[in-house]
Amino acid sequence: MRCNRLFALSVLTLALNQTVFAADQTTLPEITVTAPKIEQADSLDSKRIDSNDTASLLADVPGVSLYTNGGASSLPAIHGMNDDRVKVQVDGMQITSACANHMNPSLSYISSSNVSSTSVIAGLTPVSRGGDSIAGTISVSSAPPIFATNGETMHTAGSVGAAYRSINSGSSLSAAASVASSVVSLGYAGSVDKASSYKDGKGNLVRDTLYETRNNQLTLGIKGDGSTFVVKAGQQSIPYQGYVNQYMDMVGNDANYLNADYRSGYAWGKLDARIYWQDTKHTMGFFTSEKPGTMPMNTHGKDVGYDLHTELDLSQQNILRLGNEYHSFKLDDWWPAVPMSMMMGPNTYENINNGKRDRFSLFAELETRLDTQWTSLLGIRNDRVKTDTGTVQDYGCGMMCMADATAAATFNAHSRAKSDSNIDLTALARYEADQGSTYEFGYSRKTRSPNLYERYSWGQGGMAMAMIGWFGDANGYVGNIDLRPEIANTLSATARWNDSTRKDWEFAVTPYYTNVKDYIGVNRIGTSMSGTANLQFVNHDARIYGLDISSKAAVWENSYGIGQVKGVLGWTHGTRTDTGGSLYHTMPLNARLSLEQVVSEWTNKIELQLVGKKSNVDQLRNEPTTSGYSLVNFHTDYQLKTVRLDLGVTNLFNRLYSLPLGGVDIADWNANGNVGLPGAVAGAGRSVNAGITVKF
Ligand SMILES: [Cu+2]
Repeated sequence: MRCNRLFALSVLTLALNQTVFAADQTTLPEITVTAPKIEQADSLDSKRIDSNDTASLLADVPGVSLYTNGGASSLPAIHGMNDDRVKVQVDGMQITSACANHMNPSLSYISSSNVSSTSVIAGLTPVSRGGDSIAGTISVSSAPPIFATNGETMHTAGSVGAAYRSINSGSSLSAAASVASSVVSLGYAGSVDKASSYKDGKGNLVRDTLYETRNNQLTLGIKGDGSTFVVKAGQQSIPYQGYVNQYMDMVGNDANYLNADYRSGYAWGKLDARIYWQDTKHTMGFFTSEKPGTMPMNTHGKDVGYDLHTELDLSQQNILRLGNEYHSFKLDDWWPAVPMSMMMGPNTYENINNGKRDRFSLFAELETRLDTQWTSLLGIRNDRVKTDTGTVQDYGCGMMCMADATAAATFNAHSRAKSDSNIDLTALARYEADQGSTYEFGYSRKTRSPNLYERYSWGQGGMAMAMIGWFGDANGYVGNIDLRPEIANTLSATARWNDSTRKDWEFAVTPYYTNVKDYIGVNRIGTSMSGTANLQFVNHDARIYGLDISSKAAVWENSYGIGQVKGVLGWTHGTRTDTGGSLYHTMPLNARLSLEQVVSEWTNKIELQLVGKKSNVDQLRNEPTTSGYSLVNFHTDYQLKTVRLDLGVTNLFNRLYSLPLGGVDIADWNANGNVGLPGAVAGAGRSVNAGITVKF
């Protein structure tokens, strides 16, 4: 049975790594778990040309929606819960967004051209894959190293790719190369992506959506007898990225990382040990006439951590997983004085001074094959999260800074060290009734401790508050030292029906219900001079429920190739329990329907995307409603032996629409004299996208 599992796993690994190195994957002893997990196998290549935003690769995964942010930095949400509520791992690393606006979320640290596999666990997460998150887990990986096989003394592989998008004159260039013996492998992957601001369906410029990113990664792999050791080292530089829905822009994000992973199989089971380090220097300011301003803000974040996971084969029926993880995040966030400014000086504004967030985790999980039909998974996990920060100071401008000066004095006098001990539980069962139907259901309790900005942002002056917040809503935020961790209790089930060969059709439905105790939401503490809200993070309970549906069916198989229809539907409803008010940015009813044709090397796909009206909005945050819309996208690709050509048109009928999770258009609001409140951000108009990839 173990052999079968390993075989299935290696097939999956092979299928997932469709990039340059597909032919020569080494089979890593990866640790897997039973859970409703969605892996993307075949479609990553075709998605890459439509956007350079790595998060966009997940846009059609059931249960996932995206808060749009900078052009390369969307924030994924699962079942209405966004950002830090989702555990996002890049090559197994936990990278914290070191920015008060979360301009640099985890997925922005890997270019979409370098993604070789993705996996999403929405809702019920096994404790071995969760911790310090309540929504679910997203894992994105670059290609594993390749090794020479079949008596080759040396194996070399490489690829170059280019893509162009008409709507923002966007271009992506990528290159990868590797050289390997049967024991040692050395690889490089790099990319440069650049785009101007895009235009909406009416041809109007959506200001401040331009960006440029550069990513480089080196991979060293060493293969032993039943083990692999992989080190990935990388460097990112984003010289500029505009944020249409934030007051500030990114004028520099320079990051370096080192990530070492050792995996080994033994007679008793498997071991996976990882250690990683990541350092980000993030600078905000202004760089474009599309959203002018003056004010510097600097952030320095550092993540260090390790994961030790083992899998013990106790018997034919029982697998025990034990794990220990440590993650430490250090943060400094300071705003240098602006010379000659009346309000921004003479001192440096210390927003987060020597902030620390340390997490130490232990988990145990038992997977039991009860009989040929029933499998159970039981897990318990403890995360001890400690946060602290040093004393702070305001700009020191006297009377004009009085609100901040008073707040700084109060903050400095308050004890700031906090320690949370969080218990997570998961109980899942899977019943394979027959070849054609599988049922999974269960319960989970998951906990997330507040992030440093939620606990320790302290400024109470209008400008200081407006600088905090990753919601793209133009509102100001104040932290709250006494915030408690949020605890989500989720009940969910997935029923999946398919034909006995699993080739002709499949239909899956996942209802879910989550009650979040101490959900970190907001209270309104005032209104700014421009009419936006001033909000403070507080705990209040929330309730989220909804439904994901996915299906596919073969339509024909004849001289016109293979035809298949696919559909995905998502519906979520989220409210604050006490007031009944809607939770912010809940994706309205949405669906995607596609018809795909595969004729030998050709793949053609036409997709209809339907999004309902967003009328359930968070009044506290002045969230705008958005109208429903439908978009048609077209894609075709042709795969020759070593050359792949992609051509696509997104928003074929050039529809004008507002992004339901795009926040508000601050750039446009500024340009028009800040009259009234800012409106929703328009989505991109028709874009013709083309790409070519050559392997050698
Ligand atoms: Cu930032």
